[in-house]
Amino acid sequence: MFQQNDLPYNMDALDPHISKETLEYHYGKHHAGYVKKLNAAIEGGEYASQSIEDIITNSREKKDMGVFNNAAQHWNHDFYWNSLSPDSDINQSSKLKEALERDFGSVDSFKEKFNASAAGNFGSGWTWLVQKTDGSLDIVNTSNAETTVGTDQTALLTCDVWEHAYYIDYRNARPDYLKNYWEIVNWDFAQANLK
Ligand code: MN3
Repeated sequence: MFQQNDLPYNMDALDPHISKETLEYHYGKHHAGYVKKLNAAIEGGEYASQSIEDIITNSREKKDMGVFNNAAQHWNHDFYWNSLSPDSDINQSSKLKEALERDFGSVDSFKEKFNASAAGNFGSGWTWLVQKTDGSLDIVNTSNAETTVGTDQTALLTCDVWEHAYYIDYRNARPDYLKNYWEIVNWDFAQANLK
């Protein structure tokens, strides 16, 4: 049985960029719902003894979407909570900053490209900063529950662009949510994911 990890900060820690009410719904209802449905879908079956990564990869291959969607959403949300932090400071001498400057010109230019990609991610989905097998960084969008797990891309950061991530705080204004994302992004987590 899978369980949600505790949030790595208090429910009100990201306010005013992401409110306590949003986290109560997003973590407490939406993410919790995926975990509950995942456990119900795998109980007693072939997936029950597998890791979350294996469940994602295997259910994707078998087009077992009821399992895939809930497993991927559980993993994606864990990764998203870790992508956020009330202490958002980029280490000026980090390998990550060097890599962002190498591949996007500057950190600001990376943020602009990331936000343009996220704003243009039609419907529900995720926008990711990834590292490719050649070591370079890239920005990718995925739709619905689709995830970097089981692909040749290593996720460094993600932004949830499902409406439930921002509707309470920003209504339909996804670009405002994206602008505020950079006030609470966990650069240390991204750096730690870098290979
Ligand atoms: Mn979500």
